[in-house]
Amino acid sequence: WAQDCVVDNIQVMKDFDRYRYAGTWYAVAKKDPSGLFLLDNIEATFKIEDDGRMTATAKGRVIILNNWELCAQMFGTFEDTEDPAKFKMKYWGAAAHLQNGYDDHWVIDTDYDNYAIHYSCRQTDVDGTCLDSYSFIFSRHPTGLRPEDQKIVTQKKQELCLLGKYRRVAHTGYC
Ligand code: ODT
Repeated sequence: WAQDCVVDNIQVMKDFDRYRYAGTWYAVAKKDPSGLFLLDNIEATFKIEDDGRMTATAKGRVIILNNWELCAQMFGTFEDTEDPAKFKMKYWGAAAHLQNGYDDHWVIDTDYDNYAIHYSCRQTDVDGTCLDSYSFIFSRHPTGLRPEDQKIVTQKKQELCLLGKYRRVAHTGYC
């Protein structure tokens, strides 16, 4: 397929299996949206409820009210769509002043056991490309991605038109 940067043309994970995706993921890299929120020490734990719906908790270091640093505890519920790898995520914080919202949550690729690539476009341009996106590269291992997963992750970053736009996410034990 052509890498045209049109959001509707982005390929997502085929035959996505939420049960294999469940459990804890450590963010190792992040492309920030405008008005960035989660800074580092970010991890997310996905759960499949008895009725089959996906939920998640996440934590990460944030700075709110200009200079108040804390470990944000976040919650999310996921609405299914016609594509099993594309969700709508409603999210909110455990405390006041934390962000809440309603974002796309797309799983671009995962091997379930080592890496996962997430993508969300908050605003599309008139030409169908994304004006404000964020994306997480997740690892099952807090130490980072295995060398053999780097190549595929780089390829997918390119397909998302986000190559070079990620920063490394540190895990220092803050959260
Ligand atoms: O950090 C940012 O700049 C934008 C991201 C804010 C969304 C945080 C929502 C967390 C909700 C609960 C957990 C969900 C797991 C999500 C995994 C990846 C995308 C946030």
